[in-house]
Amino acid sequence: MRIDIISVVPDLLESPFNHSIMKRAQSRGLLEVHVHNLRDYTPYKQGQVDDYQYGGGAGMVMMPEPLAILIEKLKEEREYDEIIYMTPDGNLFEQKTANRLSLKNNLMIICGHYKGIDERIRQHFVTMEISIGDYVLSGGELAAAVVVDAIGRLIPGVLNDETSALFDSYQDNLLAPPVYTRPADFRGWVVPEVLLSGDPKKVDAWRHEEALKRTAERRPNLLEGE
Ligand code: 6GU
Repeated sequence: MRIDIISVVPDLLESPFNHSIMKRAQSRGLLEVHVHNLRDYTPYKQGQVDDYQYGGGAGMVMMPEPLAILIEKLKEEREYDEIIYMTPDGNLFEQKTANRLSLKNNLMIICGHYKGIDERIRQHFVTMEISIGDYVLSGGELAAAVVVDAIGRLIPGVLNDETSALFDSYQDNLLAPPVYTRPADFRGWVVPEVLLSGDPKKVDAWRHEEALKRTAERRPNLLEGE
């Protein structure tokens, strides 16, 4: 999979993909992330990419021209499955969205800043709008990093234990059960005995029970299939 990210603060996206699982995905040739600095594509002076909004009001808007130039350049080079705009008024990003996007070949992600991007870019280029939650971030970059991470780890061959993504929280609408490692007795705080029983059936049943309990307590909406 190839992901092209358009940003006015590309430095924010330097580190997130260069560690751990995202690093492995790239070194295995399963994921390519390219970050583009929008200022390199503006036809205006001094790297200008934003301007006052028509109708007045506080806050700048990202101009359509630099975005159109870069989007069209990228579209000439390859066909994109989705052109995603990161915005707090987008559709809520969920595991099922990540699952679906992990099967694509080419994604473009536009990070918004200031008051957002000119509406005409949304109408004529963007195919999908994503928010990562009901709170406002100062730009789309951190949200884009979240989305790329959630998608990237699902690409076949990225995770070492191919089954492990299946047991993640949310894959089955359940939160994950508690986990423990050595020592079995830490300061008198002991690991539940069933986990030391060596009986995989009992362990599975316990984990499922705990997952249900945790979900009912913290996220009962998930159990109602919401
Ligand atoms: Cl995608 N962008 C911004 N700026 N804020 C957000 C968001 C995105 N998702 C939640 N809050």
